[in-house]
Amino acid sequence: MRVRGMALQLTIIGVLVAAATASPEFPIAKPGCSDRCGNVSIPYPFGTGPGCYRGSRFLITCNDSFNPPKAFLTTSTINVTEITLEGKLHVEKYIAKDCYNASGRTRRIKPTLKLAKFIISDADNIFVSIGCDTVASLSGNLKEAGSDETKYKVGCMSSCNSLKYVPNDTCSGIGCCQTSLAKGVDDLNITVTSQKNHSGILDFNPCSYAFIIEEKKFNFSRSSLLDLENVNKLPMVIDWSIGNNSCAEVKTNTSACQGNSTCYDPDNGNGYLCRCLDGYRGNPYLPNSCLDVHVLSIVHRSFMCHQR
Ligand SMILES: *[C@@H]1O[C@H](CO)[C@@H](O)[C@H](O)[C@H]1NC(C)=O
Ligand SMILES: *[C@@H]1O[C@H](CO)[C@@H](O)[C@H](O)[C@H]1NC(C)=O
Ligand SMILES: *[C@@H]1O[C@H](CO)[C@@H](O)[C@H](O)[C@H]1NC(C)=O
Ligand SMILES: *[C@@H]1O[C@H](CO)[C@@H](O)[C@H](O)[C@H]1NC(C)=O
Ligand SMILES: *[C@@H]1O[C@H](CO)[C@@H](O)[C@H](O)[C@H]1NC(C)=O
Ligand SMILES: *[C@@H]1O[C@H](CO)[C@@H](O)[C@H](O)[C@H]1NC(C)=O
Ligand SMILES: *[C@@H]1O[C@H](CO)[C@@H](O)[C@H](O)[C@H]1NC(C)=O
Ligand SMILES: *[C@@H]1O[C@H](CO)[C@@H](O)[C@H](O)[C@H]1NC(C)=O
Ligand SMILES: *[C@@H]1O[C@H](CO)[C@@H](O)[C@H](O)[C@H]1NC(C)=O
Ligand SMILES: *[C@@H]1O[C@H](CO)[C@@H](O)[C@H](O)[C@H]1NC(C)=O
Ligand SMILES: CC(=O)N[C@H]1CO[C@H](CO)[C@@H](O)[C@@H]1O
Repeated sequence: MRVRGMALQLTIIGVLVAAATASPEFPIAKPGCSDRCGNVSIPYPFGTGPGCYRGSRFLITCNDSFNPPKAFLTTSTINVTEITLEGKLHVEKYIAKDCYNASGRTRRIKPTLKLAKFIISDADNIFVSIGCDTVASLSGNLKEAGSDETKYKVGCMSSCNSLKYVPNDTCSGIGCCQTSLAKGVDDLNITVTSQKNHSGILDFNPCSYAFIIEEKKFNFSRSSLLDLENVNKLPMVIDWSIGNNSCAEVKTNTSACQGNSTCYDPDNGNGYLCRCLDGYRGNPYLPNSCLDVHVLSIVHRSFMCHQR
């Protein structure tokens, strides 16, 4: 009788603690590690503190001097806005600009991006240049499985002398040019220049712009020719994976993916990813995390009853 009463008491304490912290359905970080930075959830293999992430490529620097704190990829200036367990990293990245006024060039920004371990998502992003006196290029390194890196370059050029001919809502080649990305790009430089210093068009287009952007979040309108002057960063998607070797190559290694999970190869780049088996949910990169959804839903429902 006494033992039973104690067990009941412990259960209630457990439920109260879980409800008070409003934790997600399952733990996403290693025990004792922070699972968020400001507004951003940080699931393992990513982490912010020593012992909390899997190798230096998965370090997230959480800067508390912002309110809310902001997350950056490793020690770079790349803001992280979302990390998914399906191998996607949503970030914000500086755009390239070349700006003029009647006296000449006022500002030029040539961003470089060196990921080395991760790959720019070809499925989610496009390369865009905007301007009416604009020559833009992207030069990158392609990382192909089992071979050395090779260089690749793609460009866009647009010229127009009146806003009248720029379609307002489509990136048509007049004032805006877009192209898809190659697979396997891990290192790139974007440059953008003008041929005539934007003379004659300064009133509606003082700058040329070029950037990689998440296709879903890209909207072009005539006002972009002017408004992007005040935009510094735009959203982009990076593909992440574990290690350099595919599932077949790590197959002999039983610890590649955790229990109740399975290994799969990413569509882009080297390495492998893990996924909980059908009917299981959790973080497949943490031990004993992928649990039967029925078990999880019973736990979840009992929270609800106690909270009412
Ligand atoms: C949190 O992030 C989302 C999208 O990433 C954004 O819409 C929202 O405004 C952010 N909230 C705060 C408090 O920053
Ligand atoms: C946090 O951000 C501030 C302002 O941008 C910067 O001065 C500081 O060095 C950053 N701290 C870290 C640890 O990166
Ligand atoms: C990205 O980081 C910069 C500081 O480098 C900050 O000013 C800006 O608000 C951040 N953007 C987001 C979406 O967190
Ligand atoms: C152009 O910009 C520079 C500084 O960026 C400024 O000194 C100069 O006066 C500007 N010229 C005109 C004609 O506005
Ligand atoms: C553009 O401006 C630069 C100075 O910023 C000047 O040296 C150059 O001659 C100008 N070119 C044209 C075509 O006006
Ligand atoms: C980008 O530019 C830097 C120097 O500015 C150079 O070292 C690097 O090789 C370039 N990367 C690519 C992919 O062209
Ligand atoms: C262009 O489209 C934007 C919205 O996409 C709209 O706000 C703006 O009024 C339009 N401008 C013209 C000149 O049609
Ligand atoms: C991946 O390969 C590079 C060299 O190709 C090596 O330096 C690095 O240690 C490897 N990383 C892992 C996690 O095996
Ligand atoms: C097997 O996996 C463990 C843990 O991830 C790692 O330390 C070890 O190097 C791997 N061995 C091989 C042969 O890949
Ligand atoms: C696999 O899932 C079952 C049912 O949820 C659970 O009891 C078991 O501990 C899990 N195994 C591992 C290694 O996580
Ligand atoms: C690239 C671009 O012009 N993006 C804009 C899309 O629209 C939102 C708001 O409507 C702007 O904030 C972006 O800059």
